[in-house]
Amino acid sequence: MEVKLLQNDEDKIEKIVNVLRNKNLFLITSHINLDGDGIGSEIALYLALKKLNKKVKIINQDKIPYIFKFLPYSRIVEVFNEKKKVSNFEVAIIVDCGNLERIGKMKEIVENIPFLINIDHHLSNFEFGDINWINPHFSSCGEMVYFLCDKLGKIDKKQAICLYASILYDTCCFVHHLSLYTMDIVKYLLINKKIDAEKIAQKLFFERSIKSLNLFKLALDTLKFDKNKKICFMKVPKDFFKKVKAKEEDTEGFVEFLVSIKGIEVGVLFKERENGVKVSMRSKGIVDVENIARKFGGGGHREASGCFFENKSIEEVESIIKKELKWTEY
Ligand SMILES: [Mn+2]
Repeated sequence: MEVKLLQNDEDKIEKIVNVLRNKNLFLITSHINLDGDGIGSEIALYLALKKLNKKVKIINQDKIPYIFKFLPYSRIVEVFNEKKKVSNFEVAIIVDCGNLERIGKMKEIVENIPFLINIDHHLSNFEFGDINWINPHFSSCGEMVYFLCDKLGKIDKKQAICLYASILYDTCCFVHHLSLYTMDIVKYLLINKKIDAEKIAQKLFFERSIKSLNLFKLALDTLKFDKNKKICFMKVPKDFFKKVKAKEEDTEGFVEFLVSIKGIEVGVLFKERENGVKVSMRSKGIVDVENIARKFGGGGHREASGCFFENKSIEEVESIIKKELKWTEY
């Protein structure tokens, strides 16, 4: 596909391609609570490197959530193991992470790798790599990895599925944050690679476990609105998870539901973990939720972002976030 990228992107791709061609032992990783963009980008890159006969491993702190298991090669993706600390990687490629804390325990492995490549599209990025290819204009890392794979060789159907899944996931079905390139890439993947777009959308967005539904039923009872009915809050405390034997992956889609309510501008979901509370926020665009997440060490995009509060209760976190959103009461 013929697309003109900005010079800076071209330069970064060239630098990365050089390293990928010249080194042999690669680790690919992404953030904790893996998402569709992270995992799709990882596998597409893995396949590109495999075609160059490189030794590659994908290892993440967390397991792949069940909704991404349909992706080709998802079985080769490994989970961090304290006892099996793999070494001797020459290069680590980190996708979809604004800072190195985002990879969680994988930091223990990555810290010993001499060369880091940081590929990301988040607004705030700490440029922790030896090469940092950061451009928040891309819809997803999948889009960036598409250009990278395209430079490395011919994109095959398996890669196409992963890349399409990345883009579809991060744009929330082509709703948010499309780039100038998104539709050209999508057209190319659909027509030239003949991927099954319906199946991918089904798996990512329209198929949920019974556990997830049961959890949602409980969470619905916690629904609260601000006085102007512009902001909507939902809570998933630890005992809900326990009650229906669900995991955090079963909350996929909850926060999107909040902003699907007519008149709601911002949706906030509080998920209680063992060691604190994860906040996920979605905005229809007027409120910049990235700004709020960043204040508390998180990040993301204007319309979708998150942050984590260690050792705090849901109630404490709720009041902190409500204070942050106070000014939006118009
Ligand atoms: Mn992303």
